[in-house]
Order: sequence, then structure tokens, then C-alpha cells
Amino acid sequence: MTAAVSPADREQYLALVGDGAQAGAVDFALALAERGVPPRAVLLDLVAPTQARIGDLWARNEWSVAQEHAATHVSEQVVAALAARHRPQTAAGRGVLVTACVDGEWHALPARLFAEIARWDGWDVRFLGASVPGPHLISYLHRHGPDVVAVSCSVPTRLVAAHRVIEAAQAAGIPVLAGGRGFGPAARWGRKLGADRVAAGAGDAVELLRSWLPAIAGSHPLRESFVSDDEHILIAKRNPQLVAAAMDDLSQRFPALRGYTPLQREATEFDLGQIVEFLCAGLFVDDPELFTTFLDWLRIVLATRGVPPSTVDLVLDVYEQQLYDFPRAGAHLAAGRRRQALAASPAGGEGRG
Ligand code: B12
Repeated sequence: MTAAVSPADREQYLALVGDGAQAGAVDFALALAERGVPPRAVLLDLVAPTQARIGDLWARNEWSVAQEHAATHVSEQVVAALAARHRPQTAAGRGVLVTACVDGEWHALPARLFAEIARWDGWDVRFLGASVPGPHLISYLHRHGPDVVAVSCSVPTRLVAAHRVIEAAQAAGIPVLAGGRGFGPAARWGRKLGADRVAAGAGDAVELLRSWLPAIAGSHPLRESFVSDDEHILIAKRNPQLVAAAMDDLSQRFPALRGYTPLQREATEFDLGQIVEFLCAGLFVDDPELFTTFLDWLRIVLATRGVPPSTVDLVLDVYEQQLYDFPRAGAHLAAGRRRQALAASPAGGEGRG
């Protein structure tokens, strides 16, 4: 009989990983599987949602980066222990699948979850881990000739790298499956970038692989019309100047900023640079929602660290002035400002309750 992961199990697991209790967390996950919870469900219904929750706790400044790192390390050990204990029962012989995070993408655990689930489903999986440089991935593909390459992207700022890999793998005749939260809602930006197939979750992905790959010879990429101009490249090059202009403006409005320690300045510059990076990613896939969703997230991150959300409006103003000759960027920044205004309105969130 199969059993399911309960909300109480998730609470207990969160407490264990939050304590960095490696042995306890591993024993807990293995015991769930022994009680009849399918190992795949332990990964998808216990480990994955807990990791997402850890991300929220970090974003809301309730957990430090150190606590997140320690907890993630424990989850990695849990995945390894489950994979070692539960080997695929039958060699379904579906084929060879290479999975890797795109260049600059350090979130290896999401891809690892997918890798183990695909292995349990009968794939001969080669898991290449975090941030695989594009040329190295392609030469690996040439050498090993897998049936499919599954690329993982967790942060949208890595979509340009994802696109390069998708095109190069297809040029080498290897079909590409794209997945991970960085590809957006229902992995729609993966579709835009021309992946042969996309999947939002690891569970959906293995179902899709089962029905897709037997017919792969006749498969075609789901490519939508993707015409990218150079705006994202030109603006990415101007990132340091944009950050400097925003820092200047902010120091005039908030004299306290002039007294910041080097570390505080660095953190502020990082945030300002990140705004530019997400703007560029949104321009690349030509979808303002990428930028507005990022701003929703940034609002939470800054507010829980005592930075008034109105600061972001000021930065958007500066970027809009600096980028007056980039029409698409102007439109994305304007969409961002509208979203900020909505979030600040009584109906939008901050005024509530
Ligand atoms: C742990 C963690 C890290 C670790 C990763 C370590 C590791 N070994 O993986 C480290 C410290 C490296 C890290 C770094 C950063 N992180 Co981080 N991180 C996380 C965290 C908390 C958990 C990641 C995880 O394990 N997820 C597991 C599950 C939950 O991921 P999942 O996407 O749901 O995976 C499923 C599907 O997407 C799918 N899938 C995934 N890959 C693939 C691939 C294929 C082919 C397929 C088919 C399916 C598939 O299958 C999975 C199971 O269904 C997430 C929170 C989150 N929600 O994921 C933040 C999170 C992703 N990180 C975030 C951020 C901001 C960062 C940093 C920018 C922080 C910083 N200031 O430097 C850097 C970016 C580094 C980089 N360039 O890659 C943000 C991203 C926000 C945004 N706006 O996009 C998040 C969402 C946290 C948050 N709530 O704010 N991070």
C-alpha cells in the first residue's frame, strides 16, 4: 500500500533540516519510504516543498544564508541516501539522459531531484550538476551521444546561457528538455527559447519523456517566434554605469547611504545590479512579467530588511532616465512601476490589514 507525505511530516522535516540534523533527516526520509511513501513522493512532496519554504524563509529574512546552506546540505544528503537505498527496480532501458544546470546556474539540487526521479523511471542518467560551461556540456554530448539532454535553470538571469545551450545541443542533433523555475510559469520561456519540450515539475517531466522520446525522430521543437534584438546585451554592458547613477541618486536623497560600510555599499550595489540583470532577462524573452514578478519578490526581500519599497521606485526612475533611448526597456520599466504602485495601494497588499 502506498502512503503519502503529510503536512505534519513536512513540519518535522523542516525542523530537522533547520537544525542541520543530517542523521535525523536522513533517517526520517528513509523511514517514510519504509512506511510505503514512494521514494519519488519523498523527493517531490517532502524535500522539494521544504526547499521552497526555506527559500521563502531566507527571502523574508527569517533564516540566515548560513542556515539555508546548512539545511540544503542536509537535503542533498537525504536525496543521496534515498537514491542509494532505492535503486531502479527494473532496467526499463529508456535510454541515456544527460542533465545539467546551465552556465552560471548554481542551483544543483532542483536538477538532482529531477535526475533521481528520471533514474527511477528507467533512464540511464548522467547528472552533471551545477553551472556547466556551455562548450564543455556540448563536447560531453558529442562524446556520449545521449538520447536527450535536460537543462535546468532556476534563476531567469541565466536564460541567455540556457538559450545558447539549447541551440548548440540541437545543432548537435540532441533534443532538449528544459525545466526549472527559471524558465517561468509552466516553463513558458523554455518554449520561447526553442527547447524541444518543457516541463514545470520533475513528475510531469518523466511522464512527458515516456510519451515523447519513442517518437523523437519525428519530434519538432516547440519554438515560438523568437526574435531578440540587442537591447538586453547593450543594457547588460551598461550595468556598472546604471548602478553608479542609481547610487549617486540614492546618496543625494538618503544622506545615510554615504555613511554605509563597504559591505553595506556592496550589498546595495548587488541589489541595484540585480535589477538590471532581471530587466535584461525580461527583455531577452520579451516578457514584462519576468521583471514585474522579480519586483514583487524584491519588495519582500527589501521590506523584511528594513529598506522602504519606495527606494525601488527611485531606482526605476533613474534607470528609465538613463535608458530613454531603449524603447522596450522603457516599457518593461513602466510595467514595473505600475506593479510597484499596485502593490503599494491599499488593495494591492501593503495597505492591507
Ligand atoms: C538552496 C538554494 C540556493 C543554493 C543552491 C544550492 C544547491 N545545491 O542547489 C545557493 C546558495 C547556491 C543559491 C544561490 C542563489 N539563490 Co537560491 N535558492 C535556493 C533554494 C532555497 C532551494 C533550491 C532548491 O533546492 N529547490 C528545490 C525545488 C524546490 O526546486 P524546484 O525549482 O521546484 O524544482 C522542481 C522543478 O523546477 C523541476 N526542475 C528543476 N530543474 C529541472 C530540470 C529539468 C530538465 C526538468 C524537466 C525539471 C526541473 O523539478 C523539481 C522538482 O519538481 C531556492 C528556493 C526555491 N523555491 O527553489 C532559492 C532561490 C531559487 N534562490 C534565489 C536567489 C535569489 C539566489 C541568489 C541570487 C542569491 C544571491 N543573493 O546570491 C543566488 C543565485 C545563484 C545562481 N546564479 O545560481 C531565489 C530566486 C528568486 C528569483 N527572483 O528568481 C530563490 C527562489 C529563493 C527565494 N525564495 O527568494 N540558492
